[in-house]
Amino acid sequence: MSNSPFKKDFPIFEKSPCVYLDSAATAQRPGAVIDAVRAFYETMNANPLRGLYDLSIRATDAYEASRETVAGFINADSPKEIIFTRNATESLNLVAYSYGLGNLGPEDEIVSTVMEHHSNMLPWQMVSEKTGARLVYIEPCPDGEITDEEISKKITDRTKLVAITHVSNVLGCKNPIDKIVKAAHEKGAPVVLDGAQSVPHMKVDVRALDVDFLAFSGHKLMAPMGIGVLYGKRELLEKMEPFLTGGEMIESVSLKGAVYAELPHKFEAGTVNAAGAYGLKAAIEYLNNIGYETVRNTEDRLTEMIFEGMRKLPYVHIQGSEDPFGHNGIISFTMDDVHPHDISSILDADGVAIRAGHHCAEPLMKYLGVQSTARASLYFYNDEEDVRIFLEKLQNIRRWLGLES
Ligand code: 7TS
Repeated sequence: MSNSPFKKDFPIFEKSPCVYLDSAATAQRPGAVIDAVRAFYETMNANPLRGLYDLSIRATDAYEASRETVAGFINADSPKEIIFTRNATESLNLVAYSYGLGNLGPEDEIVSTVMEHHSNMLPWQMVSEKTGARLVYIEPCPDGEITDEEISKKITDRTKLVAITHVSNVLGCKNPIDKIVKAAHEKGAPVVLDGAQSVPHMKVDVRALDVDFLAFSGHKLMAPMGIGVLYGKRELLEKMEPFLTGGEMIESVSLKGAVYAELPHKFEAGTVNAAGAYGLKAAIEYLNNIGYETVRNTEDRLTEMIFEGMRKLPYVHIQGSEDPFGHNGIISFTMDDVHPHDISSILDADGVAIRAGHHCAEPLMKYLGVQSTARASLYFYNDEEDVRIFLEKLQNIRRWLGLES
């Protein structure tokens, strides 16, 4: 059984050891990220973008260098297209409030899918309620596949915006974004991509995908909590009204009104999370060193192992694709006669951390015909030993509950 060479980079695995299989909820942080945050506060801390003194200039430089790193990471045209937010949820709300409310009306349709996380569903329900635009949902096959027929049926002349997740946080399936973008752009509709579950695990190139907006959270890719990203095409962002107003997002203010700042600051009201952005820069640099190939190979190898182990347990049912390589490290499952919360609690007593519940995707649960699921999710720092322990403890659960002899 091999152990991950990366575990030593993560202080938590030494200080609070457990078999951590909940990286889809939040990743662990390597020492490099924790050090970067510490370095920011120890050597650069002042309110960025305001002061004209050395410390504040250093804080500003660190913050803007992070923006450049993010722009390069997702291959944006310009750092001006990178807006720092708190998380993917705020990024998606920014688009809903600033683009959605400003551009949609009663004759229009917003196309999304039933597999969305609530963070990419509720903002569009809000836009629909306020503008009268109709919400249309793409329905995937039970394994998560979105067919060409479903795309052409749902994306029509009435479509004015498409909001879709890249990778489902429950099924782990990767959606056919190239086909969705092509269909949406033929109708002149922009595409909002929720990259919360894809960006940490695979190369997401906004120009190659030609998406109009991309939202993701830093904390799922090892950055501190409280820093997120919205990418938007410059010509769209320039036409949008600010989401939040206040300090630091203006050119000038009078008692009658304000002239807003240029991109990206127009969308970053108030004191920004510069230390978080600096931590995100360190996380991206760390991830770039590891390489997505290692991430993919590790997750696929371990998912295969989990599938093999689970297939020996006839009372365990994996949701989504039967192909382990179609899961992107996310394995949701149910167990006959055992509530997912009990699965998670019993595993926790054995030092194994997995998530249980509806995973903020209640409509998908209903669509799949389940109340909730248990979910194991992987990242490159997991290893065979983690999976071995997880599978061993998993097969004890029903015995422990007196359901097996
Ligand atoms: N979109 C997707 C696809 C997600 O999986 C999540 C979080 C979000 C958006 C929201 O991210 P946030 O950082 O703004 O909260 N998903 C999960 C999860 O699956 N378990 O906990 C959080």
